[in-house]
Amino acid sequence: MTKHHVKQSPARAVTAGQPTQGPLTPEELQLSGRNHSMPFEALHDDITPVGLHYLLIHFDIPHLAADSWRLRLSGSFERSLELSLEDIKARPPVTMPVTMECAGNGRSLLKPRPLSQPWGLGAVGTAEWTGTPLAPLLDEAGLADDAVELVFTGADSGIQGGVEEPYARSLTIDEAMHPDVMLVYAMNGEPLPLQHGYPLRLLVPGWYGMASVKWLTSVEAVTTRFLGYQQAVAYHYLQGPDGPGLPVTHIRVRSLMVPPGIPDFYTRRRVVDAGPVMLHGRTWSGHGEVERLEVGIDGEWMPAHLELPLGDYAWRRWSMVWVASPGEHVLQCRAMDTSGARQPVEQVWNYQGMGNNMAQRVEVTVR
Ligand SMILES: Nc1nc2c(c(=O)[nH]1)N[C@H]1C(S)=C(S)[C@@H](COP(=O)(O)O)O[C@H]1N2
Ligand SMILES: [Mo]
Repeated sequence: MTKHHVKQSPARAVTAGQPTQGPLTPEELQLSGRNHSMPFEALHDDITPVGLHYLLIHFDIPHLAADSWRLRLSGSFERSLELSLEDIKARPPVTMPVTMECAGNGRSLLKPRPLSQPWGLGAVGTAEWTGTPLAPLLDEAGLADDAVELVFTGADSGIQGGVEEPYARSLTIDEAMHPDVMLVYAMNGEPLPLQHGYPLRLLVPGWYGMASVKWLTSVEAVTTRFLGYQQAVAYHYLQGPDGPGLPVTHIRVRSLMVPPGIPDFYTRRRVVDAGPVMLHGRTWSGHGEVERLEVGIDGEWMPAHLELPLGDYAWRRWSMVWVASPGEHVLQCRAMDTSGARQPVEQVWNYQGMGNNMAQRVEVTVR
């Protein structure tokens, strides 16, 4: 792998990664124009239409030609393998609904906010992914006894934290051998769109999105822990610029609501007519099924109705009727999963703005 330290551009008042209370920067605006979130009204759908699914691309979208593209399995295997897209599609297919969420979802709501992709709360989506399980392929290549991790590398590269590298992430052997980890080539029944990793991506259900490497070209079995930037530096729960901190892995329990009524164009503040209002949304967790969803009306919490989950790794719909009385109100929702984890109501801050699952707040004017 190429790894060069690159001199960064002249210092600005604030640089990437630093927390700030200041106004939105041109760099954040540029990132948020490229990487869009899912509009909350898309929570209506079990499966998020491709164009409404959130998008996160660290560098540039690589243009890969499917006919010359190959997936290489190399390193500490008994045999190296090289597969074409046709080879992969010829393997037993699995289709599964999976909710994917960016670990940085909710980052811009933190005070102070870490400078990075300035997500609100929409960095999530649920797609029906089609592909083939990874474990049987690893078995065919035959992992050598000295292999400790698998490194998954995409065709895109760039500079982050002063380091030039391709986008790459690793999983331990146990994590990678999980039967639900897949190599996927279709999304909602269509070939994987360019922006979502065409022609092939890794899908690690239940984990935050960073693990699901797009534009996958290489799976390398390595004998020491992988220390690439996206693995060892980014994606950690830290209290300051220096480590150590725990690595970001599975999705923390979260819920969202479709903001009721109609929005004001500029502020997006809601206007609702008095009377019964059906509040609804979705809830999910990578740490076990969501078993309780509470709605807060002006700080008073009550349980909502939960529908069946779409799948082991996909969100559940929730709903509750609210009788709206004229005036100003704050609506919130918070979920609890079978691990006992519950969404906090106050922010739990960390330096990279990871896993901020603080309860959503929706301010409404009832007329
Ligand atoms: N090769 C590559 N894979 C990647 C990324 C990337 O920039 N390059 N971004 C990751 C991150 S941080 C997330 S949240 C998900 C986003 O997937 P999506 O754009 O399909 O929603 O892809 C992950 N896989
Ligand atoms: Mo992400």
